[in-house]
Amino acid sequence: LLTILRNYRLSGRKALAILLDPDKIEQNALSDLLLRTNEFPVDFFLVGGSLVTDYIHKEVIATIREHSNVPIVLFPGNPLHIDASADAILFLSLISGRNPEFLIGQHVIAAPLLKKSGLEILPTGYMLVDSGTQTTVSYISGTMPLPHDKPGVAACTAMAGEMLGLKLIYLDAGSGARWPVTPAMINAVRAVIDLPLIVGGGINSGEKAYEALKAGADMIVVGNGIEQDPDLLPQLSAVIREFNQSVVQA
Ligand code: 1GP
Repeated sequence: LLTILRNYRLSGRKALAILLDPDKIEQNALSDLLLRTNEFPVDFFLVGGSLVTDYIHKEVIATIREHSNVPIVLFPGNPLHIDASADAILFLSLISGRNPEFLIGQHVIAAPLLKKSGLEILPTGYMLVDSGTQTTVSYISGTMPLPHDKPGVAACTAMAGEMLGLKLIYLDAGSGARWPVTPAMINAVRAVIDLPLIVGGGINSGEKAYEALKAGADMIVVGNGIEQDPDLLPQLSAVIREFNQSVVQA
């Protein structure tokens, strides 16, 4: 999957990932959504959330597999969320924060489990950006997000992540963010790294998706927006298609 993501970066093509939070999604809604992705394709499913109380990852993953061949990537909040029935895992180091537990601590606990799991490991510099409200991930991780109006700080953080050998950068305003990451910040990060750039949090319209992709995101992640309005999927699909058609034509 890392190769696929690098190819997006190199070719200028754009990707869409849907985040499925096992705690929020209902089985019927999930099946309906999965059927719709046959018509409006997505590139990845992310499964996870910072606080999962039901531990139904396995059921959610099995349902996705029943309806779809799209790769499934875990987006874990802690090592309890590891599930070998997925394809890959975002091995997140919370580089916007200064909490050693989420920079390296949880990773030490997870490493032997991951080694045995057979999951593809995607080492990811995870950067949480202030979104006008305290998000669950900020609270749970006990970290202060990056100020949303300081693109320069984000750029330096992403650069450091790349220099440390991380393979992806994920700029996240957090689930249900009031403001998505600003185009200025996406642009500043894009300009200083060669890694694939993932952007998510608060992208709940075609316009916001367009802005994030235009500013330099290689892949956008959408969770709440699609949960609340399944009709957002065709809009997102159209935005991605528009970008990718222009790449093919170029
Ligand atoms: C959160 O980036 C993801 O970590 C998706 O956020 O649910 O706001 O789309 P939303």
